[in-house]
Amino acid sequence: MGDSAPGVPGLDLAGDWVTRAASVAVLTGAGISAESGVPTFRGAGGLWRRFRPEDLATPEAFARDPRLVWEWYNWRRERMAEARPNAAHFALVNLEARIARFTLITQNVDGLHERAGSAKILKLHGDIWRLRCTSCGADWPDRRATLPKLPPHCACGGVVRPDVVWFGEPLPAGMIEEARHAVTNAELLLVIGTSALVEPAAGLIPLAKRSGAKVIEINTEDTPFSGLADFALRGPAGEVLPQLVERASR
Ligand code: BJW
Ligand code: ZN
Repeated sequence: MGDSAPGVPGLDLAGDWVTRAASVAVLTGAGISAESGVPTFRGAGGLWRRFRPEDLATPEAFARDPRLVWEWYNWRRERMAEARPNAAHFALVNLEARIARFTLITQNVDGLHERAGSAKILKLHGDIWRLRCTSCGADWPDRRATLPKLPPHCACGGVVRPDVVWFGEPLPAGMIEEARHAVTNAELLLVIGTSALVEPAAGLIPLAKRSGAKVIEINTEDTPFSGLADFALRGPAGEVLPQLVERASR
């Protein structure tokens, strides 16, 4: 155990835990992409400050006004297309290479973990770069920053939606079970940049704790699970996470 790093108390001890862990699960949220320029949902500058989720991120909203919902997704796709993975995304790629059993679970739809080079990712809330037909169920990748004609239509004539998970919708088949399996078997759970307010993703944190994992939270602010975490490292993920992984590499 070394001294705490200046500015981030607990970093050295947390680094020791990462070094010793043979199995690590990571849960990420919008905060990990904030330093890449992708807006978060809640908090200062969050998307929900300007838009009501029930107006935009529900199947009812899409059925009511697919064009309005698509305008919002088009705007977000433009922002995400310009974004680049940041030091936190890359730190997770390094960590994956060194941990025998490693599972990256993300609530993000922005694709920045893949672009950084993470290999195995459980995308709990889908992928903004995939489209799905509401009629025939076909789905396919579409990486254009802006879709020209809104809402897009499928060859079958059906209205096409982003392949993401809205409120009230189930997560992709088998995904939460796989995530629960990973956190139940992990010695360490890193929780990075999520407000931990949305279920069932948030439930992974107390589940890991009950199953005996150490929990390290990295966030600029407190969350409902900060008290449950063994370490709550306060600061931007793009600064804190590379330092943590660097300590674990010594
Ligand atoms: C930084 C930082 C920096 C900033 N560094 N940190 C149990 C109880 C009550 C309600 C429910 C329940 N179970 C289910 C529900 C309902 C609902 C729910 O959870 N509601 C709550 C709001 C109460 N859940 C659902 O409906 C889910 N479905 C479901 O449960 O289905 C059951 C079912 C089964 C069978 C049939 C039918 C149904 C689905 C939830 C889907 C969530 N979808 C969204 C949109 C995705 C698509 C899109 O992107 O457009 O997912 S909502 C939005 O929230 C998005 C996110 O993935 C998700 C979580 O947000 P996240 O990532 O935590 O971001 P923020 O903005 O909240 O937080 C950012 C954090 O970063 C903050 O803490 C900052 O401090 C921090 N930060 N900068 C580090 N630089
Ligand atoms: Zn179709």
